[in-house]
Amino acid sequence: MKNHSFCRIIILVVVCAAAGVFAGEATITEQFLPPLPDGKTWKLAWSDEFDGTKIDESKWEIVGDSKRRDGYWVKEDSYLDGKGNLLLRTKKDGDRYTSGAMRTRGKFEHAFGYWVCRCKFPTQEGHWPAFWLFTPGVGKVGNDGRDGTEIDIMEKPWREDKITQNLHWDGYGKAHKSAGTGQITIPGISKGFHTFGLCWTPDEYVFYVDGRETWRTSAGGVSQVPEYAKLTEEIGKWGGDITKAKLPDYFTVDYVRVYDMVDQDPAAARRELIRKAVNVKPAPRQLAWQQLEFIGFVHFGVNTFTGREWGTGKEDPAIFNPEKLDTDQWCRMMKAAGMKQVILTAKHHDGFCLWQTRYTTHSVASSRWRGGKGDVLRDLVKSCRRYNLKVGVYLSPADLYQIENPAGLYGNLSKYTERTIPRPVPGRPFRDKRTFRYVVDDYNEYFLNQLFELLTEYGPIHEVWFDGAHPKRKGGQKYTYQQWYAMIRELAPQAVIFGKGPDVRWCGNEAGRARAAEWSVIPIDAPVGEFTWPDMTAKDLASLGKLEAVMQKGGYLHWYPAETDTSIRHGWFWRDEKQRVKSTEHIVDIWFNSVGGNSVLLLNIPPNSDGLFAERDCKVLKEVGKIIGQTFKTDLAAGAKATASATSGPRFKPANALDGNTNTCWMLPDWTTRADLTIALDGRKTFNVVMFQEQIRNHGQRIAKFAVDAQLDGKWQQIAEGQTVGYKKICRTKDVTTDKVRIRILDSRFCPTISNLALFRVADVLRWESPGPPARTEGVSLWDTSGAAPRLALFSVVRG
Ligand code: FUL
Repeated sequence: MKNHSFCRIIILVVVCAAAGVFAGEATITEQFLPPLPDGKTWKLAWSDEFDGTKIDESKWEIVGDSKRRDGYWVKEDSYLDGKGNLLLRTKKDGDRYTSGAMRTRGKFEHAFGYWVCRCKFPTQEGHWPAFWLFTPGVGKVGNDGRDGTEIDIMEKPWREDKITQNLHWDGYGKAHKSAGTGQITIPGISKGFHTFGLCWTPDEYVFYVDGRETWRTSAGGVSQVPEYAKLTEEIGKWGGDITKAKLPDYFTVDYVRVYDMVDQDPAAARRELIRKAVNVKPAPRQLAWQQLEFIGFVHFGVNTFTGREWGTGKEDPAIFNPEKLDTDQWCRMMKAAGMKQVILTAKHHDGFCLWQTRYTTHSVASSRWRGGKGDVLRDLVKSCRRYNLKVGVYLSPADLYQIENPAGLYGNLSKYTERTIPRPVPGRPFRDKRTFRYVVDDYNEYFLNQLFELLTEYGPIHEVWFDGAHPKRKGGQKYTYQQWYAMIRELAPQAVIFGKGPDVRWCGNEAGRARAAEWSVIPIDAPVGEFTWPDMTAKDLASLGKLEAVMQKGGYLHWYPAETDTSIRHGWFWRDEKQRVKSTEHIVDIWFNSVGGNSVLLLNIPPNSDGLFAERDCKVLKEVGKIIGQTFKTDLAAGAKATASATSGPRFKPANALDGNTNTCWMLPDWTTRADLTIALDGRKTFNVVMFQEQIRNHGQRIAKFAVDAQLDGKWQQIAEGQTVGYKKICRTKDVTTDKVRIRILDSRFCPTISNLALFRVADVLRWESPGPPARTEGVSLWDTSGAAPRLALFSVVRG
């Protein structure tokens, strides 16, 4: 979301009667004010609404009588019409032509701010209206326009729909300098009222007409001195032939207002920030991805045959020979674990491609496997269809094969030229006839060609994974990410882009740990289209304090949820059967922590050199699936009745949290940041899992701190606590038997929502024995190297 949003305020214009008596009439007018950096607000510093019948001479000096160009400025030609307008009249007086002019010299002289005038133009030729700023400093030569610049916010010497905006400095003699827009055509500008504004800061001028920016400049170095406003009518040939004008003619001014950019009071600034933050919501593709919850990762390639984590790029493709490859087995196992999508390393950093690409021979085509005819991605996609799993691709930007081989494209210093993607390859036509034109070098073309293959021949693809790691660099190779994203959006609009991309963020570690406070609204310091998506590993990414710090420097807020990736094995690739495999308990713990911690779990299971998931891995996957499946089968809150400390209206009643529909929710009145939701269960129940969700789709992420209580022996006792909730929070508790549970929201942005609340009991399907003390789930003790590791109690832990 843009911080510098188009800022509009509704103001109440109180129309007063001529004698200054309140007329009891109010009209709502929409008024544009320029965008502000966070923490700033506009404050009216000076204005004249031209109410009454007499010009307020404490505000204006009425100019006259004096010669001006081909006419005269006379005082009688400046007056109020009694209907809330100033009129500057141009008339013929005997044989001379006269007009009105006013200025705030000595009465209001001011530097910076937003200066705006609402006015209606005269219709006749030979004279012209202007709204401008002036100071005697304009005459000073040297120091450019910093010591004073004539700022013409609007001049209209033409009858046509044209105006001009100009700056003049260093006097009007030899040293005179100027800058301007020339003629700006604005259809319809000659009729009716329009606003002409200048936002003047120490660094630049931004000109607006009817709230639309027309010119932005720092010409002359920007005046740093107070200036006064002028409203004038001038008579001269520039405006045409005055003798042909039907006079009198009028320049009508509704108001002149000047606003200062001031610091917002901190409480108001925070409120505005909070409003902005809760207005950032997931894109449909992000929401669909989040709802997958648990997805599989498959690292497979030449490393599987070398035992390396990172290949060299110099591997002989012949080594790739997974003779028993069975992607159906992978899918069966991932499905058994409860996964909804699979991401394959179509190309890892070594550059070896697992599909029949047209653009390199360093692929399955050069392997011994299936006589070079095999295609791992094709097999996987077919199996995924059979098992109803979505597909994602990992395409490594780092590419050692393209770095190391003499004809490699990576960092080869090739020229950026306009090229067509995909590049046609004889004998390998594409069914999808779409093409793209991009200015690219050889490696980016290669990368885009491959992306095109993956997205059009293996789709639908639901996630594209861009890793940020680089074992090696060469030739200052740059990646044209914006082109990659644009092509993905066109070819796979449903796909989220992970990592070095705008949709899904790496959680920041490979151990499977989501943060205690995992916010999906993240501050970034450049617009989404320019941001470069670094790894975000800090503990605090998006507390209000963090948001404030970035936004005050002109940052942006973006929905950027976390994906927690980890490997079932010690390492991303299969090595051998001595390699450690995480235990079922460990994976289940990771699952609870990540899926139940507002992130998606991406669990890697590397196939072995036969092309199969190894038996130990399969056992864990099946057990994990069984535990999770059984645990979440029976909602012990079914049939419960909900009541709440407050509710923001009938659409948001407490019962919505129990209706099984994640689109409906219980919501609190605005700015109610503490609240209780109590559920009376349908009888006494024993549970040890409390799960609840916010309605992020329409209301974003809000809850910052909560506790869960159970009523035991007639008294409330806290059984869990935590910070953020977001898409889903799952708290594990000790076994609790009760008929009443309460969620206490202790802190929230704007006001909390709960779309879904449920209670479960962890299935004892494996009949684990509990050794007693709470399990620490990190560390070597949880690695199952023998297949017969001691069982650990997973669920005796009280945690948020
Ligand atoms: C890392 C890569 O370098 C690893 O090899 C692996 O692919 C992991 C998922 O991402 O950054």
